[in-house]
Amino acid sequence: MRILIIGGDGYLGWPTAMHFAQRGHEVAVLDSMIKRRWEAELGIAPLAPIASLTERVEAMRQVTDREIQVFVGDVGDKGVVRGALERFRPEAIVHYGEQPSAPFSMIDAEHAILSQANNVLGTLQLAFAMRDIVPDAHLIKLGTMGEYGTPNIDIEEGYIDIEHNGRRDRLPFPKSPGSFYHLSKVHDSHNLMFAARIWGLRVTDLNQGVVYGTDTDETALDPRLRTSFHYDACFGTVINRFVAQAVVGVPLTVYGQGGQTRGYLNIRDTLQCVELAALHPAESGQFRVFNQFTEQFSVEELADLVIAAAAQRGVTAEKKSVPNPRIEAERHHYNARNSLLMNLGLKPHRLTTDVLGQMVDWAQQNKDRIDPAVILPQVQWRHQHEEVSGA
Ligand code: USQ
Repeated sequence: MRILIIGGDGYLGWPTAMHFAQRGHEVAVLDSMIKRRWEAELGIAPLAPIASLTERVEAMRQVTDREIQVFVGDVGDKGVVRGALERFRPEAIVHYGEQPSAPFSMIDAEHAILSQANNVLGTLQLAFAMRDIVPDAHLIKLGTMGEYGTPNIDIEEGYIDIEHNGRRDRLPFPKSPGSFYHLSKVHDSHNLMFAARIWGLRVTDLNQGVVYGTDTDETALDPRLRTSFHYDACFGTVINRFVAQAVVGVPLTVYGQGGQTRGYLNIRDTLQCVELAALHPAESGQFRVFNQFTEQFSVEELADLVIAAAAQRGVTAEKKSVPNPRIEAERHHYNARNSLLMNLGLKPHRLTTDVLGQMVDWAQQNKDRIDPAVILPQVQWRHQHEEVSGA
C-alpha cells in the first residue's frame, strides 16, 4: 500500500512511518518541522537527542534497506499538500500533523488561535486536496479521547443511540473537551464527518487516549532512529513525565485530587491500531470512529504504579498533589468502550511493572539531560484575574 504519514517527524509519526516501511509498504512523510520550532520557542527539548528527519531517513536506509520519501512543508499550504498527493498518490493517509498539546493551546490567545488554525485549517486543506486528487484514498485521522470529556454516562465509539420524545436516532456522541487543543480535534471531527457525507471520502477518526513509551521495534534498531520523548509540562504526557520525575527525585506531580481517569496505550499499540485501520479501510462516505486505548487508569493509580516500578529498580520516588493547573473533574465516572479495534485483532501491550521498569532504566541513562526547571506546570487554565479555588 502507498501510505503518506503527515506529521512524520513526530513522537508517533516517525515510528509509524518506520513500522509501515518495515512491513513492505511504500511510505512517504510530510512534515514542516514546526514542532521542533515550538520546542525551541518554549526552551524545551526531548529527553534524548533526536536526529534530523533527513538523518533519520538515511539511517533507516542504512539499517533496514527501506526507503522513506520526504516532503517538507505544511499540510495547511495548498501547494504543498496538493503537490505531495499528486506526486505520491497515496492509498492511505495517516494524519498526525497537528499541534498535540493541551497546555500549549492554553498559554494565551496567540497559542489558542495558532493551535486551532494549524489543526482545523490544515485538516480542511487536506480534505479538499483528497477530494480533488485522491478521492478514493482512506484518511486515518488522529483524534483524541479528550473530545468526549468526562460525561457521567459510558462513552461509546463516536456515536450513540438516543431515544427522544418517542423517536430514535444514532447521533454523534456528545462532546465536552477540556482545552482549546482538544476542541480543535472536535472541530476536525465535524469537518471530516461532513466531508465524508458530501464527497464520499473514506475517513477513520482514531480517538486516541494518552500514549506512553519510549521504544518500538524500529526505534530500538539504532539510536538515530529513536523518537522524541517529552517529560516537560507542555509536551510531556503524564506517564512519561512521572517516569522522568521519578529518576531525578522530583515528587510525582499529581494534579489536584488525582482521580482524573483516562484511557492509555503503549506507543507500540498506536502503531498496531493505525495498521489495523489501514488494512481495514472505511467505506466510501463512511466517517468511522474507533476509541484507541487499551486500559483506563486514574492519575493517582499511575503515580503508584511508577513508584512501585522505580522501587524495583532501587529508585525511591514519591508522589505529591500539586494545585491543578487545569479545569477538569478530579473525581468522576469514566467507562469508555474500546471494542472496535479489539475486534479487528488488536493485541494490547499492558502497562506492567516490567514495562514501566524499562522506561525507568531508559530515563536513568539520560538522567543528566533532565531539566528540573521545565517539570512543574506553568500554564494555568484559570484566567489569572479569577480566584483560584482548589479543585
Ligand atoms: N496530569 C497530572 N500530572 C501531570 C500531568 C498530567 O496529574 O504531571 C493529569 C492531567 O491533569 C490529566 C491527565 O493527567 O487529567 C492526562 O494529562 P496528559 O497531559 O497526559 O494528557 P492530555 O493533556 O489529555 O493530552 C494527551 C496528549 C494529547 C492527546 C491526549 C489524549 O498530549 O495529544 O490527545 O493525551 S486524551 O487525554 O485521551 O484526550
